[in-house]
Amino acid sequence: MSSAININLDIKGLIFDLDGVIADTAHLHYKAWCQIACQWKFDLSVDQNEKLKGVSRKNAMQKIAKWAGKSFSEKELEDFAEQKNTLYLDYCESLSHKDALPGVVSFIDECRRTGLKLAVGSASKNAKIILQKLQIIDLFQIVVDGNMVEKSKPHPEVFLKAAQFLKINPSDCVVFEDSQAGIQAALNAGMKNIGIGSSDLLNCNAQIQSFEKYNLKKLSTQINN
Ligand code: B16
Ligand code: MG
Repeated sequence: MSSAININLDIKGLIFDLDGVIADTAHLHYKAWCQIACQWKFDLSVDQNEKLKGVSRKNAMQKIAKWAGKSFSEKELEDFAEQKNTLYLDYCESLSHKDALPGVVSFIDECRRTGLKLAVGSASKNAKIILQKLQIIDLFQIVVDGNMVEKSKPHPEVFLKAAQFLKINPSDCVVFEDSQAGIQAALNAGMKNIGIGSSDLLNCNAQIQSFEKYNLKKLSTQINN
């Protein structure tokens, strides 16, 4: 039995974002968006890309067109978004188990051993494909992805659906997120949240660079303070 069972953890479920939390796919989204923007002679900056994290493909496409000063019909935007997705999926083709971010699978294993309920809550319509490539889809009771929600983060729909499926109250969940939109979505859902990565994230309960050397004991300290 895991020693973590002795930890006073006042939660029942954990919800993981995918891109930037479980897998380092954020730079692949960026690379694909840059190729679309390049067709319009527009340089998508790293700062602008930060604002696309956690945002649905459609909303991201609209934002980039606006920043580029372009005006397209709905159909044209849809076509560009599809082109971007084809590029993105090509880049994801070679993903495998080793592309899970450092420490995240060990942390998930520890959570499973303690009986915590686990979900993925991602804006990505490709979430299940990516999790299958990483060979970790079976570690989660539910994957709520971009195909299952109508409203994009910061709307709480994706996380509330995950909690509903897990049959736990939102206040008993902790969300792990790398985007400001996702942190806000967790707050809007009434959930605690831990920011992941080195971007400046506001209003999270705590932020960690990565899951390396992270465990439930550390989580309990962060959310019980
Ligand atoms: P797709 P997450 C989000 O995933 C990404 O952060 C965001 O950059 C992307 O635009 C969005 O998924 C949609 O992805 O085009 O694959 O449907 O961070 O919520 O896991
Ligand atoms: Mg993310």
